[in-house]
Amino acid sequence: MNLHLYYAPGTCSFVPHVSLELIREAYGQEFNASLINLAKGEQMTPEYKLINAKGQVPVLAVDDAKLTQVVAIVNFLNETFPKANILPADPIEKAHALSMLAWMNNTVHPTFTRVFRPERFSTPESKDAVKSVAIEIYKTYLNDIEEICAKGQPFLCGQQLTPADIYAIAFMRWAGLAKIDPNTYPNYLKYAERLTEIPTVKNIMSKEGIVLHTFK
Ligand SMILES: N[C@@H](CCC(=O)N[C@@H](CS)C(=O)NCC(=O)O)C(=O)O
Repeated sequence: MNLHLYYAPGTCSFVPHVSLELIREAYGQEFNASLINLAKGEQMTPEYKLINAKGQVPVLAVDDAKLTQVVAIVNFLNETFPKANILPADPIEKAHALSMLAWMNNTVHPTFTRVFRPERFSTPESKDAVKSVAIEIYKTYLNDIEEICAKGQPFLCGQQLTPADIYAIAFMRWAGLAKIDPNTYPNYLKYAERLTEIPTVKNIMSKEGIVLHTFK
């Protein structure tokens, strides 16, 4: 099987990128990865639009099929490579993990998109307001994650690393870029620091050239 990920460093494509690395470790199944430079607008080029008409990463090309959306990609990888333990095997635990991942993808992430690209959701006059309201809402979601981390379980969904944990690293990085002080969320910060020490996670962070601490 030929697997090829289209990704941009530190974005949501970090989630399937780590899943692919888990698969490589568990199965020896290699994957290729192409960096799409979002700042340069490479996602909007006619060439990339042939890969994903929506102009977004991630895309996972599986032989001739092009898969999009983090939740669908992760689910595909989990079903195809069960021994990589991307999602829990128990159906209820798996549903909880997918539920957490879906909330991150359909609620937390789009809120941050309004912080990062407010012009897409506003008139020139309302741009600053859209951004500052989104920052406040985003902080409430960081708080939700902080509360889960305060329970002291090893991972967000319990005993097993799941894609939601990887998304949580991305959210903490994005928070710092938006000048939200990570020390406001001490349990979340400690948990995220611990996650970045997991060799698989560390490998992909280094490959993407990203660090957890972005707050200045
Ligand atoms: N729900 C989508 C979100 C994809 C998304 O928002 N990707 C961002 C990076 S995190 C992107 O490609 N942005 C480029 C742009 O909007 O121009 C998914 O799960 O794939």
